[in-house]
Amino acid sequence: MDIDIKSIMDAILNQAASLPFVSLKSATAYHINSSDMVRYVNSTLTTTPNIYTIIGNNPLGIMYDNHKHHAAFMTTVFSINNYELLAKTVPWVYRAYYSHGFEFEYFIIELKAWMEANKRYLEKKDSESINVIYEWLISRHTDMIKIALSDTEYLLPISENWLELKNAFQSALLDGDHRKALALAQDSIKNDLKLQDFYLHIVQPSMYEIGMMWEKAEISVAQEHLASAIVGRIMANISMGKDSNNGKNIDIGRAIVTASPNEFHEIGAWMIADTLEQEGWDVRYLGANMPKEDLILFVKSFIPDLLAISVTMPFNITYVKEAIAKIRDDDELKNIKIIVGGRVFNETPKLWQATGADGFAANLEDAKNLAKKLINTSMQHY
Ligand code: B12
Repeated sequence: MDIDIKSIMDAILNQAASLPFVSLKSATAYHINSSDMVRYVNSTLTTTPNIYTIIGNNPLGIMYDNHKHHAAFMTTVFSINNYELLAKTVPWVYRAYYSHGFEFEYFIIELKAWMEANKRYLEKKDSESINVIYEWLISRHTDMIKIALSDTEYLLPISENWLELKNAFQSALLDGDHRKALALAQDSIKNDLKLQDFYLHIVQPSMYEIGMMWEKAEISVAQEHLASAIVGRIMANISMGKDSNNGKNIDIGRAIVTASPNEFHEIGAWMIADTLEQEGWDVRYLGANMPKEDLILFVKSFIPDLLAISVTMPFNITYVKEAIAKIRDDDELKNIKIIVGGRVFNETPKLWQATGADGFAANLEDAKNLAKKLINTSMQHY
């Protein structure tokens, strides 16, 4: 990151750290009224003159999706009072929408519409405290644009040893050449590359880079979907083809691995499930977008030693927090060890603590060790 941009970002993070807290009551009021407020913001923006130019001739639905995500995201920010998350996410939103044709002016119009919606739908005290945060966002508009336009990239560092294979795999994904991608995966695993290493050093950095290319509008949504679909097909092939527990007859404990409610990113969770299984855990993997109530019913029926929940999108943290609170409230379930992980926590250290989980790990290796450590500690209590 260049020095000027770093100092702008540091200043924003400093200011964010001293923004006033929003009470739980105000955060809840925002949450409860958010469907009405989304409708209000949608209709205000739709009737703004020249709206199609402002949103780069994208379909209105893309803007409406942004408003829905905005409401869920701000609910998370207010309910955990984490403005570092806000400060780090907004430049991404600016960059992603700008590179897909939206004018930066759109954000000012949108934020003002949210302020008006807060005034109309919330009690005065709630809207006043929430609008302090919106005013701050509007005041930082020019800085957010500067950060968005800088070449800040969130890519994983990758060592020379893996680079060639990673680039070949990533190109095969982007070309839609599933046979080549599968052959690269199968060959490397046959040649003694551990499944976990293939996931961590080849698949994960490829997907992060593909995400960055989508963010900068260098590839289409379809190309990104194609790459994810190939990865899913390959993972099924290479992991199901392997003996679970690497053929060892060990039994560390029972684990449920899932993506959070409303979370459509499942590749990270799936990797965690396969890695734990290879370590000797008896795993139930539930996939993407697991509804909270059904997750709890399943936890009650399986009674795992470990529950691992993956979150990528900042706006899903609230759902995880609610699910974990429900589990902690239940006498039969409260001792289950719960770990969280996923992209959103990797970028904002300590954020995971807001979920109420017992621990967080940033990648497969750390997740494996953390799971074992937590289970050993809980055994010592018996
Ligand atoms: C593929 C993809 C999708 C696919 C997912 C398909 C699938 N089957 O999973 C689809 C198309 C569904 C999708 C949807 C969206 N996506 Co998307 N997506 C991606 C992409 C390109 C790759 C994700 C991935 O597979 N990563 C690889 C895995 C292995 O990495 P990981 O999840 O971080 O997992 C590792 C660790 O974090 C950890 N870990 C993960 N889970 C857990 C759990 C536990 C318990 C532990 C201990 C550890 C752990 O271990 C893993 C291995 O080391 C990312 C780019 C990126 N940087 O990730 C964007 C990205 C995440 N998506 C993004 C966006 C914006 C979206 C959408 C909002 C787009 C839209 N407008 O609709 C929606 C959101 C839908 C939703 N409600 O969830 C943005 C998010 C930006 C932000 N700041 O929040 C990203 C970063 C793209 C970008 N660069 O802008 N997406």
